[in-house]
Amino acid sequence: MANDASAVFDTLSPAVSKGSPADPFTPPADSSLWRKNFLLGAATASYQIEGAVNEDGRLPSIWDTFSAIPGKVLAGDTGAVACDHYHRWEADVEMLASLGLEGYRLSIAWPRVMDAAGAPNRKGIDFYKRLLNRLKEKGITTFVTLYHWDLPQHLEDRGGWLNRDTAYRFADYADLMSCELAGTVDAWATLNEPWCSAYLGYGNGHHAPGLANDRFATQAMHHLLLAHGLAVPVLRTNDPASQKGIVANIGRGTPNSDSAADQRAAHLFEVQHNAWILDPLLKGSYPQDLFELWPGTEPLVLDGDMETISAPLDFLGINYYFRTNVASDGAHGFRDVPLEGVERTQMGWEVYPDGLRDLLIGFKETYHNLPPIYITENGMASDDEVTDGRVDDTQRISFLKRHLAAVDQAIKAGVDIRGYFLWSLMDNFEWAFGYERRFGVVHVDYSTQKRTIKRSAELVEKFLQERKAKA
Ligand code: IFM
Repeated sequence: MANDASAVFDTLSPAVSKGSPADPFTPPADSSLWRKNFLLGAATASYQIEGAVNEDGRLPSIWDTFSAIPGKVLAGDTGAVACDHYHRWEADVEMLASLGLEGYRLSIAWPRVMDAAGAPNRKGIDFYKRLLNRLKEKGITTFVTLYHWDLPQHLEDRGGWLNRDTAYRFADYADLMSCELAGTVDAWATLNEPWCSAYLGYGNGHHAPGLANDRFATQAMHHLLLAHGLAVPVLRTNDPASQKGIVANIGRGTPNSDSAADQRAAHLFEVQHNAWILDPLLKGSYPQDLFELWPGTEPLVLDGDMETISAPLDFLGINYYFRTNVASDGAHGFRDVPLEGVERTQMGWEVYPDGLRDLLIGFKETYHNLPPIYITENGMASDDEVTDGRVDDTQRISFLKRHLAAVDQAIKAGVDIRGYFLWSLMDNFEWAFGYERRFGVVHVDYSTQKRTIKRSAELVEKFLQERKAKA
């Protein structure tokens, strides 16, 4: 494809590695990112930053349980303290505002705001009220995710996402939060990355609750999507002025060779990662190829479920990180064939901005450019250290520039993309990888909780200032 986003790095990297004073981030003058209505923000999630897991009546979540099991999380880390954001939220909001970021995507911890009988926990709710009110005072656009993986443990004890009833409990939770927070939320996302909840949580057991069965994964996915579909009309009733959507992680699968078998493998990879979620939401049906990949795993679907799941959305949140190169496994599926000599992040994920552009353009064709898209997460982990009070995260600066160039290319190809959130505002608890992997544009010293603005954040701030000055 023309306009290869990686080419930006080729011209950029020598200057970056020699420490040139030239600005390695600011987008070119013709970039759509200069449009002042293109929202640029940062994202976090409750369990990854809040800590205070036993305070003010918060109940245990599946991640408290899971991370306490030896061997489940690197170095035995847990979210018990995390970035201590529950106590430091005022300073964190100041920091966000001082960086000039225009949007903030956060999530609510379900176990903090509702008890096991479904009654509100006033102290937990008040925390989010204070936080959202302050963000609004600062003029920051608020995107609130209702479920970013911290399911109350008492619901998991009754089957979690394998139990259809959890979808109805989620609608109750959405009802409570949208009644309480209406007017302070610009956009509600029901779920973050249902693929991760269903597949990593119930399909391969790498995430909480740690179950491993393909049939469980498809049933959990169905109940997650049903929960989303039940919540959307509730949110519309209680908070009509806000946007309603969902956030999906998507992955690019590329074939290892031109053989028909490898082409099919790459197609199946994208069915399993993308169409599994987007087809039911946007077409009202599951992709049949999924059940070719996993024979006999069709979920139990009741009459009317698919209509509920495919209710119209105001936006779709897209999270993108990397691509996977695949070959046929010789049977019905695919196997990873990691490419040699490619650029990778601290996670081992390949840096591949063209994948974001190509997927976005592909979705425009497949789903008729509806609904509008926000890139709700994009970023990378690196082993950042503070030296003389500074963090020079050169690879992240280049990563962000190249991915934003890919977004610009997709916009120019006609994809309706309205904004972009950096993952993440600050280093945090990276699930099964604990605190070792640093995704933030702000460094966190976990022994002191000191925040240090990384150079990437400084450059984003500089760009936003320039954009504001031109407006
Ligand atoms: O940290 C996670 C986030 O919680 C969900 N999306 C991917 C990020 C990086 O792994």
